[in-house]
Amino acid sequence: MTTTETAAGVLPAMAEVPAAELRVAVLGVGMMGADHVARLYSRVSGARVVAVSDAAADRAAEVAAGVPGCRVLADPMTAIADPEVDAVVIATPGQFHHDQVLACIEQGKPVLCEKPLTMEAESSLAVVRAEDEYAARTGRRLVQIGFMRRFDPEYAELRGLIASGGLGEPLLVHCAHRNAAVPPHFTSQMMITDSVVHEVDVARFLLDEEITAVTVLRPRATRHAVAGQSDPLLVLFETEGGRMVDVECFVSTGVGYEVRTEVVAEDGVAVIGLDTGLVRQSRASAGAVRSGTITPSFKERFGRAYDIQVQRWVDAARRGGIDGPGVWDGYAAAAVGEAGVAALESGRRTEVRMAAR
Ligand code: ISE
Repeated sequence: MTTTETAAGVLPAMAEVPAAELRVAVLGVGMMGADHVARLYSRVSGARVVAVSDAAADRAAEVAAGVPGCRVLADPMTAIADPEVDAVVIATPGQFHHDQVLACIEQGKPVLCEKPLTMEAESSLAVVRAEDEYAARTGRRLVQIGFMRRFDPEYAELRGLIASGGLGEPLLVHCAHRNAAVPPHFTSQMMITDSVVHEVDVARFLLDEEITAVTVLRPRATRHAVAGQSDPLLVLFETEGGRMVDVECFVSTGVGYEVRTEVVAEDGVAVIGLDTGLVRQSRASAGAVRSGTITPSFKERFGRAYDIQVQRWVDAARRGGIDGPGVWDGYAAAAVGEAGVAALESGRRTEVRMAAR
């Protein structure tokens, strides 16, 4: 059997892409969902958005109006069950994911679910078990999780370099995750579950092993922090193989979007996310200056990654599978996130409790 190296690891090669277009329903058309609708409409081939659903009816109507032939279905469960819907993108708030993903599995429909898979490790594990049971019956996986960084060309190259042995054994990973600003409801817990969750997935993706313990430190907070928030945070992951990953999470820098990852290995160091772009040197009243532009938000920084992710998901769904992180990755992220929140609250090193696969 031939195999291919994918964002999920090594998978058996799948059959040719069938001719029929994938008819997609997008649930939740806030910032991320609306972005996926636009991407499916204008940049992704082999799929079309046939339905949208959102708790805000006017928002759903506005998004649907921009896509010929797209219906508004008020109830997301109706959209999942609709016979003219082949596959589903879930971009609703996290508390709805559990029921919606389970409904997709029940209907046998491929689904791309934005993170989190569900709100707790236990409910994520229930989804893992449900999809495992479906896969045992049909030989097909249905659920892909929207950890888009795996599709970013820089992250993919870094993983390839590590996997090739070109750097030697990785020992440490240093990560910076900085946002210019976050909304007022964004708590310190959300810095772990909404922001650092990406580094959880990146660490697992790059190092190919599980995270076993988390420590969270609260340095002096910026005066720009959302009220009551400890911003920045310093997070330390320990892995099964004794490696360590540190993450500076700083979500009110007021500057721009900076996501940097540096792998320190036995035979070298590799870094991505320098965001250098064009660097300009010019005269200024106080002397010559060197300047460039900092990417404003994750939509620009990871725009290409989102496009690649959705295209590969569509191609895989049309062949009857997934091509990217799956339910186990969603569960692992939830389990590490739970340990992270406990570590934040207790100030103590906290072990990750994960079930056996
Ligand atoms: C947001 O939800 C994301 O997923 C972004 O990638 C992340 O950088 C940001 O901190 C989160 O709030």
